[in-house]
Order: sequence, then C-alpha cells, then structure tokens
Amino acid sequence: MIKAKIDDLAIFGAAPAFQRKLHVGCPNIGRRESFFRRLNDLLDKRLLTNNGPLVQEFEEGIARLTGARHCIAMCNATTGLEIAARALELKGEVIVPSFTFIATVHSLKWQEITPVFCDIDPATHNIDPKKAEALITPRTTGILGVHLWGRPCNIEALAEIADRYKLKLFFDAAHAFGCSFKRRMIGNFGEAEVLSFHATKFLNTFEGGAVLTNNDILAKKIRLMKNFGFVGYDRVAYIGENGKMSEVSAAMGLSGLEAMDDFVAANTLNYKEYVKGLSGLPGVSMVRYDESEKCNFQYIVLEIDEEFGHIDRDSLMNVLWSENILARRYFYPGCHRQEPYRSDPLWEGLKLPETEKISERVILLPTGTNINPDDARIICQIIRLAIEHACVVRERLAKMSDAEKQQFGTY
Ligand code: T4K
Repeated sequence: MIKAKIDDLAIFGAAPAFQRKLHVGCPNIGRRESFFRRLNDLLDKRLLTNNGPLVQEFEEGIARLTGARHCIAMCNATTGLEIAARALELKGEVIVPSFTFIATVHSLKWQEITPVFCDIDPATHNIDPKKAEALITPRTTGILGVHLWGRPCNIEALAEIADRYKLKLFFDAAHAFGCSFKRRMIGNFGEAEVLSFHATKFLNTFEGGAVLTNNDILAKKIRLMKNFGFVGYDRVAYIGENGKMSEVSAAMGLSGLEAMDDFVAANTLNYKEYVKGLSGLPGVSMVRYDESEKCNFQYIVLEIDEEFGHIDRDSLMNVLWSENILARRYFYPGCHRQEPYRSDPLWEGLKLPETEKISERVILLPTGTNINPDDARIICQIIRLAIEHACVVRERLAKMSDAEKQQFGTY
C-alpha cells in the first residue's frame, strides 16, 4: 500500500505498510525440484558428508564461475577464515578493518592473532590502504581486506603494500560471490579469498562457505586442514579442524547456482527501483555499484546524514520497523567497539573516526527474491515521507514511550 501523507505512517497509528515482515537477508531459494532430486539421491546413496559427490560438484561449479584454480567448500565462512589464516601461518598482528561483521575479526582473535583495527575510506566503506600501511609494525604478518557489500576493496594498493612489506594478503569475500574487480572475478586475489554461503547471503547452502585460491600448495594444505589434517585413512599431517560442508548444503548450493541469474535479476530490479525512489532525497545517499563490473547487488545500503535530512538513522529505523520493514544497522558500532576488543587495554581509547561516523549512519534495506520493485517503491515512499516531515516524525517519536516503540520489535 503506497503511503501518501504523514498520517498514513504506522507510527501515527495507521496500519503497517506490509502485513508480513520484510527482512534484510531473507534467503534466496534456488530450484526446489533439483534440490529435492539431489536430496532424495543423497539419502538413497546414504552419502551425507565427507567430501561427497555433491560437494565436489559444487566446488567445481564455484571454481568454474570464478575462474579460481581451487575452491575448498567449508561449513561456514568463519571457519574458512580461521583455516586460511592458519594455513598462511599468520601470527603476531594482522591488519583488518573494524567496519565488518564481527566474524572477520573473531576469526583472527580465535587463532590468537592480534587484530589491528584499520579505519575505512568513507567513499567505499572499505579498508583504507594508506591507513593500513601506517599500522604496519615488525609484528605484522598479514592484511585481511573485506569486500564490504560486494564492492571490491582497493586490491591493487593493498597488494602493493603487502608485496613491499612481505606480508600475506587475503580477503574476506563473504559478500562478494559473483562480483568482479577489473573484469576478474573475486576469488582470484591475494593468497586466498573466503566466501560465505550463509542463509542470508546472495547464494546460500543453509550454512556454508568456501576458500578460493590459485596457490596449489596452499589449497592442498587447506583441504587437509578442513578434514582434521588427515592425509589418508589413518595418517594425520597437520593440526586440523572439521570445516567440511555437508552434502545437503552442497545440494542447496547447486540448486542456487542454477537460479543465480534469477537472483541477480531480482536484486538488480530492486536496486534500480531504490536508486530511482530515493534520488534527490536530502540526507540520504545510497551505496552505488559499478555496473560495468559483475555484481550481485545483494545489499541495499543507505547513509543517513542527519544534518541534511533532519532525521537521524535510528529514528528512521523506528519508522521502518513500525511498517514491518526490518532494516538493519550493519555493522554498528564497528568491531573495535564490541567485546572483547572494546575493554581490552590494547584498544583502549582507539578512535576510528570514519568507521564510527559511517556505522552511525548506515541502514540496510530488504532486497532479494522475497521482495519486488513494488515493495521497494513503497519502502522508498515511506522514507521520503519520513524525511519530508522529519520534524513531525521526530516529535512523534519523542513522545512515544519505550514500551510503545518496543511493539515494533528491537533491532
Ligand atoms: N564476514 C562477513 C563480512 C560477513 O558478513 C559474515 C557473515 C561472515 C564473515 C561470516 O560468514 P558465516 O560464518 O556466517 O558464513 C547475519 C549472518 O548470520 C551472517 O552470516 C552474516 N555475515 C551477517 C551479515 O548477517 P545476523 O546476526 O544479522 O543474522 P540474523 O539471524 O539476524 O539474520 C538476518 C535476517 O535474515 C533476519 O532478520 C531474518 C532473516 N533470515 C535469517 C535466516 C538465518 C531469514 O529470513 N531466514 C533465515 O534462515 O548475521
């Protein structure tokens, strides 16, 4: 339902724009028939896990699509990052952006590697290479870049720095499956790149991930490490993990790969509708993708600038949640302001001005195959109403008790 006037907003008592809740990260579901066919098949064969045929087929599919020489499927990206860091023999300090999902940083800390938080370039939301270089110490062994929202970070500048200082460079590419950098698919950069196939990702395997690399030796090591370090039935070569993807996950991934063009098409249509619907709105800028590159358009990301829009990000969140549009504040407030980092004396008083500013402004909106451009148009119209009537909206929210706001749910 299009809302045309301020009284139509749910915070003023009108019915919410959507009956169902619109989530950020609602899964894209691939070809059901082929998923069920594979599911039946794996049950018939009683082949459930341990590098089964579906995992191998999925790995081949991802390698073919990205052009990477090796794809090692994992149970999730967090484990993939941990295993990659260990296989790269990283120790001491690794430079990493703070503006990322907490798993990027935890994956280092979990290996007893000290994450050194780097600020971002506000124009790209990605790690700022100049600032990364300034953080290098004799203890630094690597740089972990993140392709946030699927937009590749400044790969060339980071590679040049890594080369000069003899550091290992690898990437958290959790958001960037199906994206390219200078016409080369993500999966081919640095020592390794780690994808996520979590339910909320562009392509999902329920839970899952993969490490991509063009380094044969590294690939071999990672493949062993994700299987407890076994090199045969009863010989162990490394300290290993259980990082394996199961057959049912691979079945989901394969049925998703078959529908990948549909996912991109749905995301692109939604993205274009959001661009159109939000253009010219004061205080609202939308993260744009380079349309000359391959892109999955999986994230609709806005920056809300209160100075121009006269409404702060969190008030806008209240407005949206009341309409059943469950926008998210990824990745507020920045990893360095989360535990255990925040209260560790090592990071005491650490200020990352761009990360802090951007994380206080960013809002993510629903997209994916669960919504369509008509939904996106309604969402834009609600944001437009809230901004055009920012003063009244702020007054209304200020009068609301916490209990009243709670009825919208908490973010
Ligand atoms: N690096 C980066 C940069 C990442 O963003 C992530 C994960 C990782 C590394 C680690 O990857 P994995 O180890 O997970 O493979 C979610 C995801 O759990 C997480 O995978 C993802 N990033 C992150 C950005 O988002 P939450 O805590 O926001 O999840 P949750 O449960 O609130 O889900 C988001 C929304 O999606 C919900 O509001 C409802 C909807 N949803 C979710 C699931 C699971 C559904 O509709 N159906 C579902 O099955 O972290």
